[in-house]
Amino acid sequence: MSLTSFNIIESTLREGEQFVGANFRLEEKIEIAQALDDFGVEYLELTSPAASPHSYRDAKRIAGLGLRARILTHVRCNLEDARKAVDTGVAGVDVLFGTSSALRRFSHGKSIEEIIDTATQVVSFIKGQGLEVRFSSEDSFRSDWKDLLVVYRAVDGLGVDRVGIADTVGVASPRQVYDLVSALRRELKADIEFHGHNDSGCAIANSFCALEAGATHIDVSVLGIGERNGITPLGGFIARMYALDKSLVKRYKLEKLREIESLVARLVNVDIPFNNYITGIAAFTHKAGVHAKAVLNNPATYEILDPRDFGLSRYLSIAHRLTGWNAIKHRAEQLNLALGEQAVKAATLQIKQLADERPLSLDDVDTILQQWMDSYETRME
Ligand code: HCA
Ligand code: CU
Repeated sequence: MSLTSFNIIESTLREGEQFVGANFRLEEKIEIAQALDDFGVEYLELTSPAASPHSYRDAKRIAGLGLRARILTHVRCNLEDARKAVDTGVAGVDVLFGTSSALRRFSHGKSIEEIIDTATQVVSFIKGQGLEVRFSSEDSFRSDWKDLLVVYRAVDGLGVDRVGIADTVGVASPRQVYDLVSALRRELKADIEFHGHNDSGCAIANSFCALEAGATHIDVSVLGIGERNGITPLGGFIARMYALDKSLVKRYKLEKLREIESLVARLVNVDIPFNNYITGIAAFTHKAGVHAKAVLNNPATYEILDPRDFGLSRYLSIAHRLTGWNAIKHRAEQLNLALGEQAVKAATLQIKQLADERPLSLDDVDTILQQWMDSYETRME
């Protein structure tokens, strides 16, 4: 059952390097690799050593770090690139070929027979070197299913470890992913990897559906960085699996997620989005009075993720017109102000009225509560 035994292929150092703001130096790559290894991802995928001299040097260096995660590199499906990949000392090689008619016509110009021929040489070479090998078809969802099946059956017959399907342009819907992976699962012995771009916001859902249909490996990157608006984000994928059953992600050091995202965000010069899964500033912020009251009684009412599992805490926003007296009462208690229910309700009304006039801060709330306490005490005297 692959939903319960999936592998993460962390591709910040490959797909992520294709993000417009990314240009990692060796020390930075090592820092990212070590952080992700410590987090517990099963695989790290590195940029093709054929891309540039430093890409070759860096892949070799990272492959030699002795990390627990298996190190992969990613190359085009040709012998020259495959040789370079093997030379770096990685544990496995992900090879990629375009099978869509557009790629066949406008990119490499090869027929399906030629693709199978080349794939056979490359896959056999890598396997012969004793390395793990994956064969993937670029733009799988705009490829003809018949073509895909012919190619995948051929590489499956060669004993490839994994076949990959790539939603290169983010066009696939969850149901399409489910259907294609199910069809491959019925036909093939190899493990199945899914790589999904997020152009239409389906990357996480598509990855999840791939697992439901029998995929075994999911590609992610930190914050989802990659070509265009990127791929399945590590944090969002973790949130999805946690939401299904938190024991599925207990093998990862979840409390490190924020640190890893901050590291990568800094290196590629972006902010962590306010609505980011788990770590966005609003991810555990509750605002409306009804929400705040229920969360105070039992956080699970409005939280499917427990912030403490990620080393985070929740925040109740109370200084606004949607606030409620239960949340204000809680604030009074935090301030050790022994106000009765009547006073708290009156203070809440005052806060709402003031919030209609201007934006409020928590200080404003505290001041109003203190004033009520003072007048209370004056009346008692
Ligand atoms: C790219 C290639 C790729 C490869 C995915 C894979 C894609 O566009 O640079 O190897 O499975 O999205 O097709 O990232
Ligand atoms: Cu991609």
